[in-house]
Amino acid sequence: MSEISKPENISRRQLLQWAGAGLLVNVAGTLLYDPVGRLSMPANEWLQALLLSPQPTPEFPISTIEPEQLIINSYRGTPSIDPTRFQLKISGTVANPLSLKMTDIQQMPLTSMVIRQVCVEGWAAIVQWGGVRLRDLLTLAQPLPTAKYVYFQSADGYYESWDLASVIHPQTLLAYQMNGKDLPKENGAPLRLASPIKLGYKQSKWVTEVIVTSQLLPKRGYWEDLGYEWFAGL
Ligand SMILES: Nc1nc2c(c(=O)[nH]1)N[C@H]1C(S)=C(S)[C@@H](COP(=O)(O)O)O[C@H]1N2
Ligand SMILES: [Mo]
Repeated sequence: MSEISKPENISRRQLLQWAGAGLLVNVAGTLLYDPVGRLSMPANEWLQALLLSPQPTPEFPISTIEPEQLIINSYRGTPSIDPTRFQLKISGTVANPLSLKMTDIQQMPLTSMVIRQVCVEGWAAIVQWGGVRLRDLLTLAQPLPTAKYVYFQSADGYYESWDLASVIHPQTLLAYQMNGKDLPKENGAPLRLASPIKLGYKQSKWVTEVIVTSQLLPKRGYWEDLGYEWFAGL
């Protein structure tokens, strides 16, 4: 995993606007301490998960990517989205709900990783993904102490829910690049989930809304509601 660019283009003012007055965690995920060295906010699920800092999953060399192995798997075809009008909404149990354009998201730090995508239908492919860490987006939205789960709504009607710890894993991205190029429409443009710690059906394509919740709702995910396992860890 490598940081390809830094967020020079995001002004401090803009960040503070996004993050609101209670800014505790900066975009890089670093905790801010008060002058006596104590955390300036009571511990909560979000902070605990950040502090746990999981071991990163090993990645692959770029020479091993398998573009021809990646099978497009869409339950309902490819929705049409105008990327210039697109806005990603982040809402729910957060102090600072957001609506971000692709140009806002592309100014945030870009993370690139080469991982294996695994589908329960019996195929796998090594893919390079480039995008923004979900934890950076959540840091701007500031999950409230009761935050525990995150729902992802997609433009084709697909929906998914994840546990907060997996969402803020440093290799969980909202990707807009695939194998070094702009993410193709069929693979989820303008934004899709990509993570080495979850099965393919958790990796929502065409994500339009990120909704933080304190509870799992009766509907947990498109495939899960048809009987597939919810956690779906790799
Ligand atoms: N919105 C949406 N996301 C989705 C799907 C889908 O049908 N709709 N299929 C899932 C499944 S089962 C897999 S294996 C991966 C496939 O990603 P790919 O088409 O880029 O290979 O996307 C996942 N994300
Ligand atoms: Mo899948």
